[in-house]
This record gives sequence, C-alpha cells and structure tokens, in this order.
Amino acid sequence: MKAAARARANIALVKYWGKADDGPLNIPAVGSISITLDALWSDTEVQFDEFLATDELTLNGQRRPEQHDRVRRCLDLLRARAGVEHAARITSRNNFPTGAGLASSASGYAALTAAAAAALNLKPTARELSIVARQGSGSAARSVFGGFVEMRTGTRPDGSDSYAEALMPAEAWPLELVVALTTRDEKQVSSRAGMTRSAATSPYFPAWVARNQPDLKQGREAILNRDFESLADVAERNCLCMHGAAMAARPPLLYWNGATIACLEAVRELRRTGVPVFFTIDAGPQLKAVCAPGESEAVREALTDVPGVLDVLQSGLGPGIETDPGRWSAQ
Ligand code: 2P0
Repeated sequence: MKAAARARANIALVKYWGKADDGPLNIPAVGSISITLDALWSDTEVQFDEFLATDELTLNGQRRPEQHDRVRRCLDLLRARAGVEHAARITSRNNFPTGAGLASSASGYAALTAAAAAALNLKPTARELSIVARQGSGSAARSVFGGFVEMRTGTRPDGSDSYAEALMPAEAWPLELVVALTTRDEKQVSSRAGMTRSAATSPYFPAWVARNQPDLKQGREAILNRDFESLADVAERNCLCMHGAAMAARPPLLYWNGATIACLEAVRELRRTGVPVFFTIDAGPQLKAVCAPGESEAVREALTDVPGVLDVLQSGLGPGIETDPGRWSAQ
C-alpha cells in the first residue's frame, strides 16, 4: 500500500482568488486558466500503514501538522472509495522554495492525491483526481493536467462539476517561463487566508468576480489562437485586478516588495523593445515572466540584473501527474 507520484507546479494566467463558500469542499468563486511547468515539481510518497494512529506529513524533511486537516480531507475521500481505514505516512519533497508564491500547494496536493490513489490501488479518472486534489488546494486541481489548463467553478453544491480540464497540450505552443525570486521566505498571509479576507472585506472583490467570465473567454481564445498579445493583455490585467482586490482588503494585503515592482518595470521595458513577454504575480513577491518560445534567455538576462533579484528560475511547459513508484522515490 505504497506509491509515489510527481506533479508539477502551475502558474495561473487568469487567476483563482476567492471561494464560493468556506466549507471543506473548497469550491472556487472564479474559474482560472493556468500553465503547468516542467521544471518545478513535488515528489510525494504515500504509505498506508495499519499500525499508524494518524496521518503524518513530512515536507522537505520537516513535520507539517498544520497541513493535516487538508491532507486528511483528500485521503478520507480516497479511503472511503477503497474501503480502507488505515492512516498514511506521507513524505514529500519540492525541488523549489516552499510557500513563497511558487504554487507549492498545487504540485504538493496533486502529487499527494495521485500517490494515495495509486497506493490504494484505485484507478480514478483524471477528472476524479482533480476533484479530490481541489479539496486539498484549489490550484492543485489544475496540476493534474499538463500544458494549458482551465479550472471550472461548476454549479453543483456538492462540487462534483468543479474540476480542471486540459485546454491545449504544451507542444502546441511551448511558451517559456522565467521566475525572478525576490525572497526565499514563506509568505506571512497564506493564499487561503488572503482570499477569504479579500472576499469578506474588499470593496473591489465583487468587481473582481464580475470580470472573471470575460477574462476566461479572452484567455481561452488567446491560447487556442496562439495570440500572444491578447494573452499578455488579459494576463497582466487579470493579475493586477486580483492584487487590486487584495490591496483593498481590511487589513490590506500587499504581497509585493520593491524588487517585484522593479521586475514588473523590466518586463514592460523588454516588451517596449519588442521582446514578446508579459508578467504575472501570485500571492507572494516572486515575479513570473511568460515569454514566447525561444525568448527566455533574453528575459532571464534582463531579470538577473534587476536589484533585489536573488535567483532566476527557467521553465518550459510540462506534463500532468506521473505515477511511477520505481522512479519517483521521495526518500
Ligand atoms: C492561482 N493562487 O490561481 C492563484 C493566484 C494564488 C494567487 O491558487 O485555499 O493555495 O488551497 O484553495 O490553491 C493559491 O491558492 O488556495 C492560488 P487554497 P491555493 O494560482
């Protein structure tokens, strides 16, 4: 009753920020569109053990009891399906900084769900995995799939139609990503707390939700038509709109630092000089620059020179979940 899985981080171009309700189903208030990355991943091993009293998570060598409720939620759904009651020992490792706005919960919960399902000998569809992963972390529903992915809010109260789907394979438009790392610290306000606060207190939150359908439509069409300018337009606008709603919360949420803004200006300057690149920023101060195929070297050089940038990561687009116990040992 042991298996391992690898899942990649994803970066949203039309963002998820806010929940339809605060319950354990974790249904998002807005749909989202993301790209799955090939260079940033979580390797997770799950072992069910009849002698274990409770589920135990070790992430990057450290126990993480604060994650246990969310872990239990995912595992309980799978245990019920398999008719198994044993607790599980989970060992997970990220090959990138955890909790600093690099989507570690997305890859982490997608890998956990896939590894647990394999350990229980279940054969869920990708859609079923996406629904379970959502209940660990909303963005994890997207990391089940590779390439370009769309997450739907759905309309059913039980969340059974709130899942992600593949929009277009990575090979169809191999965009590249450069991440400018401006801190290695974990963020002070989690995405979960930040979005709950934004929904409850930001006067701009209703406007953010109202923009979702038009932004999804533009994002979807831009991707399917490989229209870089249109994707750049909607992604930057959508990102700033999300942060605008967060900044107007009480107390305000400001996830950026000085280097984040300097990177944003550097990306705009690159675009002015003809480089096809746009920025996006999540619930942390890292700036992600998305560029057309073959352009990431110029973007990497420019962002490396920005004061306050500690490191620069590059990635292409990657596949969805991979389950291969022999190959992906998390030990
Ligand atoms: C996203 N973020 O679409 C957005 C943009 C952060 C900013 O999805 O509460 O960690 O676990 O469902 O998935 C981060 O939210 O939140 C996120 P939960 P999650 O990528």
